[in-house]
Amino acid sequence: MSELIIVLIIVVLGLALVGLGIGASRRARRHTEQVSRDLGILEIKPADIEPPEIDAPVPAEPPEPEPERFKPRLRDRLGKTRAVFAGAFGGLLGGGNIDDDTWDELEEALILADVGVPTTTRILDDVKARVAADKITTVDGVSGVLQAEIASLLEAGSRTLVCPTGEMNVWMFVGVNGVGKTTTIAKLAQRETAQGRTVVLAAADTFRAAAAEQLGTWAERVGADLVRGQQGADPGSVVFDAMSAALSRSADLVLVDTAGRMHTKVNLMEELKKLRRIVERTPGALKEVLLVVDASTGQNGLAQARNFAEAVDVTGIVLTKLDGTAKGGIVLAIQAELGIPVKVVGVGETADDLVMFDPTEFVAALFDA
Ligand SMILES: Nc1nc2c(ncn2[C@@H]2O[C@H](COP(=O)(O)OP(=O)(O)O)[C@@H](O)[C@H]2O)c(=O)[nH]1
Ligand SMILES: [Mg+2]
Repeated sequence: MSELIIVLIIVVLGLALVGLGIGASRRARRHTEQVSRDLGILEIKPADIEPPEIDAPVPAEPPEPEPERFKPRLRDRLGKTRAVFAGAFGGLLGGGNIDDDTWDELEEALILADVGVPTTTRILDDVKARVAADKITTVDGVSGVLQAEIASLLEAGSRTLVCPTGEMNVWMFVGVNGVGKTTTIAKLAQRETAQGRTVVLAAADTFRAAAAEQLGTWAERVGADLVRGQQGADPGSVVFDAMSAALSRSADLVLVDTAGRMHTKVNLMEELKKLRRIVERTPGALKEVLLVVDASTGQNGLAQARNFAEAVDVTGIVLTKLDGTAKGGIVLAIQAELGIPVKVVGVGETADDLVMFDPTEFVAALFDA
């Protein structure tokens, strides 16, 4: 009997506990819902959750081929100049027929790109004549004639850097301070040593203390020999020593770095002529006198080029810093006004940032969308 009472008590207590538990959980749920509402949290029921979208597996792409060394593309580095041309032609090439605005906009684009007034006038006069002769009426037609005109302007002159095997070759680099002579020498030294040539660098810029050190660092990096003198030493003696060293080592190529500044311009030009004569003591060795011009100086660079070209017989132009400027049109001005071919283009600060100038590639880079 007492067992029955105990069982009954347990059952009653159990039911009471269950009742309490259900009440508490209801209260807790109501509380949670209230808090959620207060906080603006939406209750998400399982039915609301959309199954995540799973993309079909993407087949692995083949790895990008390594960019070929020594060959940055002119097109990729000409960004700012391309933008000037694209700005002008983009508007024009919407199509339509030629009107006065067409010629004004073309003129503006060429001047903005630092083609310079004389060369711009010459180019546009020729284009207008062709357009009239061929009875061209559309802007697209003008663009074609303009491209052909620029390409033919750039065609004149040989662009190879002369360096026959089996003999000693000397390339001299001239130009004002800071244009990129030493950097260009480093780039070309790397290119030539990579082709199996033995290269001697002559640090004939003895005017600046750091100049020989800078060239020395590059020489080590690209695997060339360096001949240098003390600061303030006679640059002529450095060139003389470099020639002797190259002869005794049967080197293929001597690259002569020169100072870009002297006490006066006359001094500088006389110094350069003297260096040239020292090189010419070895008959036939002097193959190139390369004038280095900073493209970002635009028409100023052209004026410098004229001075140097008058003093030393320049065989080609190295146009540097074409990567950071919208003034790439200076290539046309130099070629048209000085008649000296642009042979090499600098498109950055590392030893690989060198492009051998190719007019077809240049025109394509300017006009291709
Ligand atoms: N962006 C750019 N910088 C260049 C180029 N060539 C040279 N430079 C930089 O121009 C500065 C002067 O170069 P440097 O070779 O010492 O000129 P140098 O006085 O004529 O020998 C350095 O900071 C170079 O890194 C180029 O093609 N592109
Ligand atoms: Mg230098």
